Amino acid sequence: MTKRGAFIVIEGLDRSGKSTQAATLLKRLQDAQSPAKLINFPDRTTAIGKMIDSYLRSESELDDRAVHLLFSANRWELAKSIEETLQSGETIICDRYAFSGIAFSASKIRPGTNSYPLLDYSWCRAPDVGLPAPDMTIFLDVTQEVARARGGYGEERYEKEGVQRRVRDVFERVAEEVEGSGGRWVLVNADESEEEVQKVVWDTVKEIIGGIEGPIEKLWDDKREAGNVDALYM
Ligand code: NYM
Ligand code: MG
Repeated sequence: MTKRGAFIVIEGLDRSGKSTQAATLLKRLQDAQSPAKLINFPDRTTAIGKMIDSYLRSESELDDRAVHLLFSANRWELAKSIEETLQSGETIICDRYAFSGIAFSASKIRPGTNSYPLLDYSWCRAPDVGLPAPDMTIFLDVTQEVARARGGYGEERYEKEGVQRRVRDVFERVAEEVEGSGGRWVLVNADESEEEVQKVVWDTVKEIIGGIEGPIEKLWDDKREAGNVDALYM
């Protein structure tokens, strides 16, 4: 049986070194003659991605639910191409995915209060159910102190310490849930040097870059009981 490519997602807070690590991983795979491709979400090049980009730069305002759905739609518009790439035997390294979608939206607070969520966790998760599921998610865990020492955040929406702290909390819940549903979530200490993190990431992915034998799973696609499905169409 021919193997398909592995779907590897890299997640983390802003300033965790995700994009650098993803690019290095791509280069190492290519150097090892292993076909691989790097993608990232949000993909700002599509029509939907351009709306997201404008929102993130605060050039436009959007309802919190509307923008959440745009982030998800941006993944759905690429879902087919992700599947085709994996089936063709190419590995995908993906810089952010649905987990960022939940973490950033579900950590939003109600205006004028100190408490969250503004959007319910399960509501945030729902639009991404059924997307191609990663074979492995590497979470680059950076502390606030190290993020600050790396020169702090940029100018985009969400790039603030308070926001990042809440996002980190939601990511913990996401991690538990991914593991609970049989997914692989690997926590990597991203406070370490770039080289050290590279080493850990490489050791972690080594086993799956040769390809995967099983089918591409669907994200959080809890099988309904047959009875429920019947009831649905009665
Ligand atoms: N982000 C990213 C979301 O709020 N929801 C999502 O679904 C995704 C994929 O976009 N601060 C946020 C997280 C980031 C911002 O991403 C831009 P990046 O990788 O920092 O360019
Ligand atoms: Mg960023």
